[in-house]
Amino acid sequence: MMKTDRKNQLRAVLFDVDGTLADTERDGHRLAFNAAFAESGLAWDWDTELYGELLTITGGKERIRHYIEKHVPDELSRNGLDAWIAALHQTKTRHFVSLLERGGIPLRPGVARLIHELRAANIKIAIATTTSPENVIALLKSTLGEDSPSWFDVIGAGDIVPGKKPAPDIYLWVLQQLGLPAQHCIALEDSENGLKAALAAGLDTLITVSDYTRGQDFSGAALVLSDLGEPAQPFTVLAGNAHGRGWVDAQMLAGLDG
Ligand code: XBP
Ligand code: MG
Repeated sequence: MMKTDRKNQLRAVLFDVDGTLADTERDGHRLAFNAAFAESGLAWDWDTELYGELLTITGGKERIRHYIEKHVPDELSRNGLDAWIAALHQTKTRHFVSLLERGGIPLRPGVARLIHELRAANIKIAIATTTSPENVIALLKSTLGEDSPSWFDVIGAGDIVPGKKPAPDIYLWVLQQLGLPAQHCIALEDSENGLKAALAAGLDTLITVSDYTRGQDFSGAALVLSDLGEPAQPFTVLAGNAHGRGWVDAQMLAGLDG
């Protein structure tokens, strides 16, 4: 059944960042964590498999703490552990931003097209992510241009809310800043944790899977796709009904079944 309350009244699209706007994890965040560990004299190395496991913990500082608890518990006795983790994470952010500034990570298929179309259609766009704000700004500038952060009506990122995904906090915060009810909005996500957060905030959610999230449980998603698709490179439907379409546009989002 079409959602009559959103049909033709799509007011805002809320984008997740990591895995949704760009494939940032394996060859981005992971490398930045490892560079920070090396710079800090730590013999820690997060290989691609281990990183896949650690990704279930959202938030870089939370991920480092989880790694310590599970793999190097002796480090728990460090004086001022929280501050030490925060400083290590700052170093990681510096490495990640520098990678982005070198043009190291492109947007996923269809992302730039959809953002331009939504702006042209006067539909608000917003960011709802657990990653640090510096990372979001650097990714947007390096891919969409210097002024692109200003295209977004709200950028919700990092520690601005107490609970990271799968808690709904960041989505609720963004909706409140937008001044819009969830039923006039759609969330775009790539992970189970992100889906849970968006659904718990009352948002219908479209999933584009990423390498690390392909096998996750996306029950409750409006649609699960390989990517947003382009006219010359249509998406593959993994779950749900795309009504024969090959790429995601504003009209399709407005008519998505909840
Ligand atoms: C992204 C995250 C982030 C990034 C790393 O999750 O969990 O922690 O992996 O960024 P989502 P920081 O896509 O669900 O928002 O190190 O800046 O936290
Ligand atoms: Mg994500």
